[in-house]
Amino acid sequence: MYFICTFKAGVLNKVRLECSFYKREGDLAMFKDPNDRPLIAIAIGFLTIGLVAWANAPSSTQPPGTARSVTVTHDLPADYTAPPLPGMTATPIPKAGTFVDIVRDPRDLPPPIESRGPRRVKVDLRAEEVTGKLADGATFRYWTFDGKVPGPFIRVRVGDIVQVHLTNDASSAMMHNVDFHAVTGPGGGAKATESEPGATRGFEFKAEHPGLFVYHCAVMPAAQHIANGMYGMILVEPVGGLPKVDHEFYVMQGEIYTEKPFGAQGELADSYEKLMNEQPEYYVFNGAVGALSDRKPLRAKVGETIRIYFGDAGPNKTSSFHVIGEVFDRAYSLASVTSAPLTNVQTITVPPGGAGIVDIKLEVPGNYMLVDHALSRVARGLSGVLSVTGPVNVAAFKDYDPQRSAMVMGH
Ligand SMILES: [Cu+2]
Repeated sequence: MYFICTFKAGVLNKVRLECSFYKREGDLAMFKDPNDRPLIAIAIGFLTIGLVAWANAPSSTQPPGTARSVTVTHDLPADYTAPPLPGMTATPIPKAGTFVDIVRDPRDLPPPIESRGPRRVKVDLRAEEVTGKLADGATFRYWTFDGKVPGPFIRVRVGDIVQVHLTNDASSAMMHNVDFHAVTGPGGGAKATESEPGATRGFEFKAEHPGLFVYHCAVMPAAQHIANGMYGMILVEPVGGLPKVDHEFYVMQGEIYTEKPFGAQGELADSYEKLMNEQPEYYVFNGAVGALSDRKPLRAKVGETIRIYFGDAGPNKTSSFHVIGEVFDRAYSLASVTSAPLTNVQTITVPPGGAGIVDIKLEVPGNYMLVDHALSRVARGLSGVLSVTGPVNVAAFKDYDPQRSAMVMGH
């Protein structure tokens, strides 16, 4: 019996001692030589420590020859500085008062490809760690692709060869990579792009599966890299593209796990404990509270058709995406564009790491709220606005007392 221990820096002033120990028939044969007393002493020492660890480990029915793990967490002095191990260092806290706009405008996506043959397409992504505005009076250290949340909307067509390069900005504290759900290949490209600060790595893949796919950083712990903002989407258009609409929008839902409770002021640090317990303080569309309501609402006019490319980055919660006061005329369930879309749908379910596409024809002016119909999340930041202007349409909707309605708070 023997075991191997490694120290891993955790968040803040914690460090984990991870021990994997093994029991294999025949392992002790190497200690059977009676003349090799030092070896026997070492063996006894290892055996004793190993037995203590074994006794403290959860019971297992695993057969000999397989590894079991135990994790021990030690509190460290407040002035302890964890060694900078790749992918596991705590987030540095920057100077207060400096932050950037990390919100991705929902109109920020490339136009439809329409008809063209397959090509080689270059995709250059940059992992950037930036301090951004999370809510009024609160900032957060985001980990991003290209400084925005979500990352760039990538648009290719089926049959394209996509050449991906990820540059991890030299100012980063962490390792980063990118895993495309549209990729058939190891880790979706995660291993091929895993980069230390200042490095660039890449790979290429053939976009063989049409659909809307999430991409995200997958450096361990991947949930932390996703929760801190490292996600986006790639649309692989089918031959001929999707039916035309007047406006397309790019919306992604995410969770943010902060040590301080929702509504706290100042620079908010991320909480690994809440992340592991799946208890986010914030839910956000496009990275921040109010991103798609006060700051960058979706805008269109009566008579127009819109499409929302909606992704759920998670990392943990399923979204019940709904637009209050609207019905999805077409809903591409689970973002499959090679299946016929559903019609006349109220709410779509979108799993973490999944997506959906919805089309709406706008018939009545007003402000329509984008929500996850798990509505408690509205109070934790999750709402957007689709603002529709144009003439009233009493054939579709007639308010008997519009003056009174104008005084009603809310949507
Ligand atoms: Cu990352």
